[in-house]
Amino acid sequence: MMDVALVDLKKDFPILARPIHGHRLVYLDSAATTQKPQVVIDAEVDFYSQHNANVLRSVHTLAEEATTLFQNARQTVARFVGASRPEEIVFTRGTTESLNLVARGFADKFLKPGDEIVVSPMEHHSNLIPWQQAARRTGANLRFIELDPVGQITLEAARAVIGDKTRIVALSHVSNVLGTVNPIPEIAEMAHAAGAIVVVDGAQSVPHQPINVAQLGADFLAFSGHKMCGPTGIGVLWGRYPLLEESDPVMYGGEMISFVDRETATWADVPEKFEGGTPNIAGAVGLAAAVRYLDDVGMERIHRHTTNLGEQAFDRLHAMSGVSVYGPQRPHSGVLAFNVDQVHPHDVAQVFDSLGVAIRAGHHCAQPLMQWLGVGSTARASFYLYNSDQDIDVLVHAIEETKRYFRR
Ligand code: C6P
Repeated sequence: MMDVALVDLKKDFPILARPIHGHRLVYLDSAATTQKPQVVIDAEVDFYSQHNANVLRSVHTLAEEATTLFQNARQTVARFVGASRPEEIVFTRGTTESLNLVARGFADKFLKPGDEIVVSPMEHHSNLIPWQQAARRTGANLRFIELDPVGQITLEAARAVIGDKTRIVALSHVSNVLGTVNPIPEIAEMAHAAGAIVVVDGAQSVPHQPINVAQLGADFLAFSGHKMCGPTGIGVLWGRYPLLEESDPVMYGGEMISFVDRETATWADVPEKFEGGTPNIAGAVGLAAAVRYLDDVGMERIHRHTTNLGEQAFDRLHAMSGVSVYGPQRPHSGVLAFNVDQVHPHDVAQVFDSLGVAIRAGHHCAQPLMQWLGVGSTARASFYLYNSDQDIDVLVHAIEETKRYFRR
């Protein structure tokens, strides 16, 4: 059943009151970026209007306030994912930067020719290209866990690839196209038994379900603030502290050093050694406000709600003629890729927009997955806490309208 109380949350998001082409905005593009509640917007305004200064540098009042807010944000995020200490949270620009940091800072240092990096064909380019490049730089090989016919990773398929040459297993927790939920804890156990470390792309899971990094079995976890009601330009790399300590910095400059002379430099402690330059302070403060907002609503509730919407939408679209839906029927996250027969996904998205419905169309930065599906692109609807059953009705109506329009 839909959580009726959650639908009231729409009023927390000012943009959702904005009509589009004379229609109520039905925002079904949260996998690309979520809308922001007023409390997050207010937190950024408050930071810039009351506390703005650089962090970790000056000793004046504003600098101390800004530093406290920034470090409190780190603690808030650490609690949210169950990190064992706040220093395990590295602020980055987003999932992409976090994954590149692991590939450069950890993989480049430890991989040797012949070592294996295991990924899957469903990865977002951000969790594929950094590993392709790390493999090139180090002489390691990239291996793929093949998907089952509906786009899932089975443990048998994982077992067929993970072995004694595996050093890194890098997988998305939830696919941004198929809505597949991957069995990370079981795969992590397998990877650890083989002596490998596990890098989890949590871009589509951390916003949607309670996450505890210890239970997940990850060694590194990457996610983005903007996909969880937070600002753009702020994201997180969580890493097990000893692994972060062993990793090299990849961005050199201010505030990431311990001592510098003309020829050499030594590094600051974790996490500062990874945060060279002035960080996105207001972004971190906004992200902390987003985390508090999500916690107030309740991550279990959000998970039930978006899963329910994704699965309902899957069933409704699956039952429609002339519509293909992709990914497993159950379990299915709140992301749903589909195509309307004989209509290009960009045209689908255009008709939807004329009706006030925002979806994404394209390859979703997952071209190897499009090749696996045998399509060039898809349309995609994605749900979050502010969506309702009514929005699924609008989605179905918009598909009917699209079919009618192109039949003419
Ligand atoms: N996916 C989508 O519409 P950034 O852009 O760094 O915040 O996140 C990258 C990323 C990494 N992994 C997964 C699984 C993702 O879904 C994304 C972002 C958006 O699907 C934009 S391409």
